[in-house]
Amino acid sequence: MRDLYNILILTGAGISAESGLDTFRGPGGLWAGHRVEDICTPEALERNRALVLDFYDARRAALAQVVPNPAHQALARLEAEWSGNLLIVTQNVDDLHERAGTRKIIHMHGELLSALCEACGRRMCWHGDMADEPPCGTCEAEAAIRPDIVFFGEIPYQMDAIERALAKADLFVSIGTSGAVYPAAGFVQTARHYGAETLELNLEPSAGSYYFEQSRIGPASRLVPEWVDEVLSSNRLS
Ligand code: BV8
Repeated sequence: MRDLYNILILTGAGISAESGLDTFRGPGGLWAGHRVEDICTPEALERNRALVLDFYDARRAALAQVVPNPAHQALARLEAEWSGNLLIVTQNVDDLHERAGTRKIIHMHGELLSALCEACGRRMCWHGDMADEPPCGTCEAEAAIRPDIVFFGEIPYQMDAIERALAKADLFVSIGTSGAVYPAAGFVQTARHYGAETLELNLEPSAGSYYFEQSRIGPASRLVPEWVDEVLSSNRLS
């Protein structure tokens, strides 16, 4: 077992499932109601703007009804108590990590509580609805505000910072993700390539389980606090 200093954690919809937020591919998952390409692509926004804005307004409203769970809280505790480097890269667009106290986080697929003006490129905090098409508060462009979300076919955010973190990770941990969407699904192989240990915490084996040295199967609300206790009580900090 090598010494640990740099820990990189990738999270997906599964870490927020026990807070009451739908996952994507579970039974009745988010996409069950819609075809991905009908709502989560630039073409869909072009073709049926109202449907896409309604979809994200509904998710933003649902987010206001839920709270972080023990998995989010345990990771916030790890950030506070781990004297090495810790970075969370999340595919989730919810703010439950931050509400649990996490500060070192990259939302590689965007955030529900952020809006982007397609006319002037400004980003702004957003809590209400978008479907009533308010003009941009900066450039006053009409019908230019869109969810600050990375749609399929668009480039994920902060990929340079993510690749730098992958290259120096001593331990790569994946929590609550099916490993179905790239480039996130390829991170485990990149981390291994640079010599990191790899651990998966998931309710069921994921599409990428094969690449992990260790996979623990169970609910995040149990697995994550257990693992955090282990790391903080281990004297593996280099
Ligand atoms: C890009 C925002 C170029 C919207 C999202 C290579 C091969 C094949 C295809 C591609 C490829 N490269 C690119 C593609 C195309 C595409 C892609 O991957 N398509 C897939 C469908 C095959 N990728 C892209 O278009 C990406 N862009 O590649 O640009 C590029 C790349 C690199 C550098 C430069 C340029 C952009 C993709 C982003 C799309 N936007 N989200 C929104 O959220 O509404 S993706 C969205 O779906 C999520 O963000 C997340 O990423 C994904 C959902 O996956 P999960 O989070 O894993 O959720 P899921 O429901 O699938 O699984 C939940 C898991 O949790 C399950 O395993 C379950 O067992 C577990 N679980 C459930 N409950 C619990 C639990 N675990 C523990 N405890 C529990 N209680």
